[in-house]
Amino acid sequence: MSKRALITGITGQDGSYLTELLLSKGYEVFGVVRRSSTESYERIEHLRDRIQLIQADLLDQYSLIKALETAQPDEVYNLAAQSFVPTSWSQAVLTGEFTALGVTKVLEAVRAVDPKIRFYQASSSEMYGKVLEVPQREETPFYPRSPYGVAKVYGHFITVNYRESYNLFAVSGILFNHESPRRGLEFVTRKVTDGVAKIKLGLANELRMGNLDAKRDWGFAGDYVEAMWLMLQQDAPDDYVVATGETHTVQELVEVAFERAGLDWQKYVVIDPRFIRPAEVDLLIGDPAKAKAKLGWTPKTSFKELVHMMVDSDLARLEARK
Ligand code: NAP
Ligand code: G4F
Repeated sequence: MSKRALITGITGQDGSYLTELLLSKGYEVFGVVRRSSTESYERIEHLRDRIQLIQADLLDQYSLIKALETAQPDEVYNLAAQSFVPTSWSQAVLTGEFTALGVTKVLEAVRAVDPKIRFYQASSSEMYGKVLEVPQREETPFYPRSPYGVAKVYGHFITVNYRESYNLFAVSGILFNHESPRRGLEFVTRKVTDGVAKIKLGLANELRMGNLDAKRDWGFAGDYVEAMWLMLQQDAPDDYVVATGETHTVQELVEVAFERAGLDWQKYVVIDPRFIRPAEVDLLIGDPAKAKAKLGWTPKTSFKELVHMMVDSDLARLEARK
C-alpha cells in the first residue's frame, strides 16, 4: 500500500519540490492550503490533478485536526511559515503565531489524530544568527537575530520537547538557505536573478540592494527536500543540519548572476538603505557531516550552477512574456 503524506506550506517553494519527490516515490500527497480570495497555486499547478488539497490554517487548531483526520497521513511535513525575515520585524506578532505557535498546533493535531505519524519541522539556520561557532553544527548554540529566528528556535525546541515528552517520531531539519527558480521574488537570490533578467531585456535599468557583505551557505531546494524525506525514513528521530558547507557573499552572488547575462554589475547595482536590516546575520556556513554520515545525503548542485539555473530561468520566463 502506498504511503500517505500531508504537507503544510505545499504552495511554497519547498512544498512544490517535496510534492514532486514524494509523488515520484509513489506517495499519496495531501496539501494544506489556506483560504484566500485569489488562489496562489502557481508552483503546484502542474501537480494539481495528482494531489489532494485541504483547506486549513496554522492559526486554527480545529482545521488542522480535521486536515489530519481527512488525510490519515503516515508523515506530516510542516513547511508552512511566515518565512521572509524583514516581514518578521513589521509583523512580529503574526510571525510568532504562524512560525512558532503554529508548530505546536500541528504537533497537537498529530497527538490527537495518531501519535504514530512521523513529523518533520522546517527549522532554519537563521536560528544561529550571531553565530557562536563556525561552521554551524547540530550542537552549535542558537543566537537568533530576528523575530523570525526567535520563532524558529521555539519551533525547533517544541519539536524536540514533544519527541522527548510524548515519544513522537518528530524531527527538526536545520536547513541553510536554499533557492531555486521557484524562490519568492523578495528573497535575495531571486531578486538578483529576476533583476538581472529585467536589465538584460531592457525592462529595468538598476537593481536596488541592501548589505552586499552578508555571507550565506546557499544550496538548491530540489536537493534539500530529499534530506527532509530521508530524515523521516530513519529508525529513530533526530535533528540534522542540511547545508553545502560553502559560504559566499551577497556580492559574489551579484557578480555571478550579472556575469551570466554578460553584464557588469557595478553599472546597475545601487545600495538602498531601505534594504538594510535592524539586525543582520553576517555569516552562515553549515557543517552537513551528520547528514552525510547518517542519511547518506550530499548536495548535488554547486553555487554557480544554482545561480546560472536561476538567471536562465528568469530570462526565459520574461522573454516568453515579452
Ligand atoms: P515559502 O515559499 O515562503 O512558503 C511558505 C508556505 O507557508 C506557503 O505555502 C504559505 O502559503 C504557507 N503558509 C504561511 N502561513 C500559513 C498559515 N497561517 N497557514 C497555512 N499555510 C501558511 O517558504 P519555503 O522557502 O518553501 O520554506 C519552507 C519552510 O522552510 C518555511 O517554514 C521556512 O521558514 C523554512 N526554511 C526555509 C529555508 C529556505 O532557505 N527556503 C531555510 C530554512 C528553513 P501561501 O501560499 O498561502 O502564502
Ligand atoms: O534572501 P534573504 O532574504 O534570506 P535570509 O534572511 O537569509 O532568510 C532565508 O534563509 C533562512 C535560512 O537561513 C530561512 F530560514 C528564511 O526563511 C529565508 O528563506 O537574505 C539573505 C541576505 C541577508 O543577509 C540580507 O541582508 O541577503 C541580504 N540582502 C542584501 N540585499 C538582501 C538584499 N536580502 C533581500 N531579501 N533583499 C535585498 O535587497
